[in-house]
Amino acid sequence: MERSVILVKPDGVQRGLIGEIIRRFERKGLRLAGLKMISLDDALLDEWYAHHKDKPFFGKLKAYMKSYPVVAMLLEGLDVVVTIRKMIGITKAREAEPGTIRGDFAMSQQYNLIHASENAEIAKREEELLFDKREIFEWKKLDYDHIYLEDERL
Ligand code: FUP
Repeated sequence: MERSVILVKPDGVQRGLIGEIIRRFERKGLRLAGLKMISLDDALLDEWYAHHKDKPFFGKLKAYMKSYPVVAMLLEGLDVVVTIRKMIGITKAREAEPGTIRGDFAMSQQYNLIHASENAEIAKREEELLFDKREIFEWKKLDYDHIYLEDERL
């Protein structure tokens, strides 16, 4: 199965939305493979947002992502990267669809609560950047038999 990296950003932590966000992914049927609170530093953010390094908002984005701790999650499921991107909604939160995390709880383009890996390749890179092997748990999720058809999981 595929994995995706999620960050509850500083605004999500400050606004008390960590539980709400985890709850949505749990109820969807995704398997939590890793979970921790961390402070992001310059070195990590330079790699994480390398594709934005020449954008005018890069400085503010980095300062914001360092301003308070974030909660990092590793979530697993079938085609989970696409599923989670749909669940979080588009970057500009005030235009995100109602029912998505950004659509329901945020109004800003920068303070948009959550990060989720953009594609499967980026998800692998982000997992390596953020999670040590010992922080990744391969526990058997017993309700998978009720979440997926057996053929889908193979
Ligand atoms: P997303 O994948 O939806 O998180 O969005 P991007 O990778 O395009 O952007 C990463 C972060 O950069 C956003 F979450 C917020 C910030 N950003 C801005 O502050 N201004 C912009 O115009 C675009 C992105």
